[in-house]
Amino acid sequence: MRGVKLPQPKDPSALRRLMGALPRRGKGLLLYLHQNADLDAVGSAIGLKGILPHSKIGAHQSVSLPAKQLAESLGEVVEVDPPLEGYRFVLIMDTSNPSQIGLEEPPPVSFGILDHHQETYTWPTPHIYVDPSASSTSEIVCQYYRLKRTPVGEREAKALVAGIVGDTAKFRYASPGTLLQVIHLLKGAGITMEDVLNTIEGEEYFNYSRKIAHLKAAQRLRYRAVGDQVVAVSVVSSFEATAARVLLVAGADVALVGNGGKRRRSKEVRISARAKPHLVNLGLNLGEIMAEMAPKYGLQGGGHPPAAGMNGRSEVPLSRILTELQEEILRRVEMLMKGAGEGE
Ligand SMILES: [Mn+2]
Repeated sequence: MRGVKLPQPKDPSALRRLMGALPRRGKGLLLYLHQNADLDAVGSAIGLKGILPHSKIGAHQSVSLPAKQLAESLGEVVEVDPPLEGYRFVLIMDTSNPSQIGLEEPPPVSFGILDHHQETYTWPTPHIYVDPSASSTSEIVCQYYRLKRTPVGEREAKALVAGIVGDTAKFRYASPGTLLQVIHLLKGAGITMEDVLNTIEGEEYFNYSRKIAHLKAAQRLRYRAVGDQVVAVSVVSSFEATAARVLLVAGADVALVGNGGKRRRSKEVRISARAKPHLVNLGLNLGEIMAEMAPKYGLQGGGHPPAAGMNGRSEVPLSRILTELQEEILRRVEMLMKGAGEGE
């Protein structure tokens, strides 16, 4: 492992400053997470709670299924839509703009930001630490433990590794430094990867609705290609994120899976987009595309280059949104392939 270094905080004093602004031992502190809080959001919050034991964890609107399983198996409670006014300080984690916590403006309470997404919105607070070079918010929490020279407990290590697993698509996009960080967490806490994976997917083989959602995603699939690159689209009524990953494994280079089934009357839609690494390496950025296209449908969108999404209420039928997204992605893939061809 010569040459591979543990990831260091981008700005140690800024990280210390943010943490120093939080209530001591987390008294009156809410760790607040984005809607449909994912493994990284919940994992980083449980991890940080090891240092701030009196803090509470909350999420806007909902918690994703794997994150719910993580919290449950670690005996942690994530309150949905907690009243922010009841807290002395709210630390918003893994969240890049107010719409992800259901607000049009920053919250009307003392708050800070801890995040790893590219900054697309300027939070009006001095209490902020954002490092887009970090794989996950969980990894930033690990860096803070090291800064404080505090060993990571077993429970917190499980949560933080789970967060990293979630945001790197099971290490597919993890750098050597991030992998080294995971090794340190496992070794330090005396746990195995199996311990971590059991906490988040223990019921995988017995989750009937997920299996059916994945099979239906395959059954309803429509695809189009540009050259040898395939962009697949499908619709399910749950598990759209894992279904999109399944379609990549099945052969698609980009997969878009929409969820509008049970929510048709409320006009609620969620769309998950996933791309294989070779297209991301060519320059395809799904996070950007989702952020650009979402407002056209009255939705919020964003994410990372290989994994992104949009959600909200839309007057536009889901099938039309998916078709237009598919066309836009095909156009971009074609441009990138031309660019790559000319470069040779
Ligand atoms: Mn994250």
